[in-house]
Amino acid sequence: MTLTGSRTTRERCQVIESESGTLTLTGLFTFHFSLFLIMPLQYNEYYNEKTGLTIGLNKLLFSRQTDYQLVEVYETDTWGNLMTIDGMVMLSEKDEFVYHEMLTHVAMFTHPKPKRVLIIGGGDGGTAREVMKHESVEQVDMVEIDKAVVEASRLHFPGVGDFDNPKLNVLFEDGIAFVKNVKVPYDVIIIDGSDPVGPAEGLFEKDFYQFCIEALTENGVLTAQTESPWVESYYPSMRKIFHALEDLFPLSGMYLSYIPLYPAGMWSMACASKSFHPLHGDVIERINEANQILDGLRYYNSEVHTGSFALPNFVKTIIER
Ligand code: SPD
Repeated sequence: MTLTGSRTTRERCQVIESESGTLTLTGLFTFHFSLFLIMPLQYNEYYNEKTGLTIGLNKLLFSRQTDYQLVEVYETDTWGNLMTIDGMVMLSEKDEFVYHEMLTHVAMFTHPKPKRVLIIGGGDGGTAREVMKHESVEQVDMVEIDKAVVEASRLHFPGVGDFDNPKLNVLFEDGIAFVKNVKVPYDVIIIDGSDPVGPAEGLFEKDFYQFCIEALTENGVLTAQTESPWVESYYPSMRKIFHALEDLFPLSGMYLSYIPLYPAGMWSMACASKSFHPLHGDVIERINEANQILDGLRYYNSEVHTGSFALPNFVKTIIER
């Protein structure tokens, strides 16, 4: 059986229900059967017509259609628990460290002493967890539009969020509206949103980044997730965001990481800075001296930081003007 990204919760549940029940054969025997036992369930995220990503599932753990989106959690056969939003993979227990370490530490080490950090989205708590590994941090405001994401993470991703850390302030609001009204600026802003459909669409617009630059301190640094360079339907959004950052910030660029459960595996992120260059020697020195943080990381280190900004030619072409 196959669960596709385009099915509604009800349809998915119906499919699951239809696979366990009672079968009667013309009054001779009655068999109880559960196709879960003999037929693998699969989650498919199609990113190009019939091409996509397949993940083996054991069972559905959480499903809620909220005012914003469909939030689901599955137990998978290989990747631990998996969260999807509107049929798109957000995180799995097994590979989330790549995304969260890369989205967070590139910004946090580029800034010499980040104290106030704003996360837009990030309701699963993984980005906040990484941010709070930096001792200089005094306050983290995480603005998540959908309570269900935090609830699902608290219930089914116990190792991801550090929600009870006193430095973390979780606000259930629209991140775009929040950024427009920031009174005390932040040293770092991290955009940990979903894909550019539904409530996250505005996170790829120039107006939003205009407000972000105003919401940053004079040495402020921003990172954002910016989709896969292998998925052409994302190119317009990628161009929009990188051109906006180039217009607004003195320094900006793309960097890459490898996240197996995101479409095509290669994933891009943006780094924009008001003054500090992410590849400056001081940044690399800061990373190399941060043994306490680095010891606990599984993907990010100073070589990865530097190397992640090296872009293949076809990737450069996507965002060239
Ligand atoms: N298609 C994946 C887009 C990534 C969105 N963010 C994931 C949230 C993890 N904190």
